[in-house]
Amino acid sequence: MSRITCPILNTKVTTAVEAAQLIHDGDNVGMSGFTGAGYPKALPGALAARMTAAHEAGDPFRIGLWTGASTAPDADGVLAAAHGIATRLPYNSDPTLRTLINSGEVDYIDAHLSHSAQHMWFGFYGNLDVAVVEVTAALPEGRLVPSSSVGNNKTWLDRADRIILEVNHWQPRELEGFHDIYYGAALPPHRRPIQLIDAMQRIGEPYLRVDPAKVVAVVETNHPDRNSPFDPPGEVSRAIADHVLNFLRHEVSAGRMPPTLLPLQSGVGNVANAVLADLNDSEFTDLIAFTEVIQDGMLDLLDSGTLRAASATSFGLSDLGVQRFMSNIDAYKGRILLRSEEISNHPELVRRLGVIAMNGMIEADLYGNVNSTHIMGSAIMNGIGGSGDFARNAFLNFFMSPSTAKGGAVSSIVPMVSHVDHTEHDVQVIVTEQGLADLRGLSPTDRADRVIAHCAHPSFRDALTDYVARANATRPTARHTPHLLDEALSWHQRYLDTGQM
Ligand code: 0RQ
Repeated sequence: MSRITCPILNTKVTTAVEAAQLIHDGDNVGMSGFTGAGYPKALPGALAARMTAAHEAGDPFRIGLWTGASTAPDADGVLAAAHGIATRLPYNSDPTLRTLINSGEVDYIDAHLSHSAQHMWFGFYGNLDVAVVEVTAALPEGRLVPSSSVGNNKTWLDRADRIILEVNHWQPRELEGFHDIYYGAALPPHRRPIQLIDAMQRIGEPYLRVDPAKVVAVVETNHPDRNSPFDPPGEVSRAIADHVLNFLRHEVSAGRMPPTLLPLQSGVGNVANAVLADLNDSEFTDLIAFTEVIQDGMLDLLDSGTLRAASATSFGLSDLGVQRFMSNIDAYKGRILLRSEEISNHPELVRRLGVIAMNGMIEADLYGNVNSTHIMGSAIMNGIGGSGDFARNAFLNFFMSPSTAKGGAVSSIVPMVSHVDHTEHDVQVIVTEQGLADLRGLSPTDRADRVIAHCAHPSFRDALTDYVARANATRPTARHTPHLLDEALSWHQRYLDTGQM
């Protein structure tokens, strides 16, 4: 059955090669895609081929690439390999593109995900020339059934001068009804409160809107999302997860949160999945998620009833997770809601709903500052993503990491982080496999004692304790947050000694 029942859009069906002709050097292009789900599958490859041909002919061809978050090797990866990206925002995890960002070839604007749409409306990023958005189906009157992520698609469709749609037959047609697209946003000073009182409340409509007159091409595809493999949690991840769960129990018994907890946000990756797996084996039940990504662990929780329902902006499933979701899709309808990332990550909603935020980190310092993005202060790993949207506004936030990296050569607990994403004023609980440091209400020096005792690996504890003691002794009139600046920075030399940078 046709996925394109809009008569106007039907007349615009063409090939990816033809559609790629409509994108030019210097264009800003807003693509769909979030954690490997819902990105355009055909256009990026065709565009990359054009870019390579242009470069071989001595002509420039580079675009500004904006998305929801990360995409996949056949989107970010091919465009990076074709040296066709001049600027990129708001998030990247593609290794080829990461290398080009770190070599200085690509300008990367690492932005809070909740900011990316509104900064575009505010005019901070310039004009959006083209939107390339994957959808599941194109219905009459410009209604589009979104696909497996929503991300910034609403904004790209609203604001782009011209639009290329990809209708992906691989996406289940039954996705219709899984989305809630909010169209009530206005610019300051005319903004109104967003009337979302419950995490699963619908405040919008199930479709993206498009002006068919702006659509310059429609390309049909039949190609799977990039489904990240899912490893069963290892010993370290499980230990981190155990600490988090025990702490949640402690908070419930102290009367600071209800037995059904508060809405959960979980980052991606193995530690986050381990926390979800631990929750599944726990006494907790009837929970709610207000998060970014539905990963395999969330499906387990939904299947077992531990999780009642989940609001997010994207799927981020393994192959097996996709099969499970597709074979039981009707049972998930009404229990999974995909929203625009400006809503899934909205700071005011996160604060009002009282979200529990759980995210990974690269390193934390003794005083609670957290680095989520940079190695040695200079080389970016991925980006801040949604971690700041959630952590800064959460009821309770956790930052989690193994206590060491690089085979134990490097401590994830350092005197001073080499880059700051989350400040000591925002960070509440730091967790490693060694233990958990609850920093709420503590002075900087008490925080340092607790982080060393509970989170640092035993092989680094003495050095960190000695650092604080000497910093304290050095300047008796500056003991609020004691530091030895030269030493704090040279601590990171340990990473250089591994020879990996
Ligand atoms: O490098 O791959 O070269 O070996 O950093 O580390 O242990 O695989 O950690 O996959 O859990 O990611 C913070 C990056 C953790 C992630 C981060 C090196 C380590 C390895 C990755 P190699 P791991 P994870 C929701 C929320 C920001 C965005 C976010 C992240 C690599 O959680 O991107 O939270 N967060 N979004 O070797 C030197 C250290 C190190 C270190 C790790 N202390 N020193 N190198 N590494 N610690 C999702 C979205 O927003 C979309």
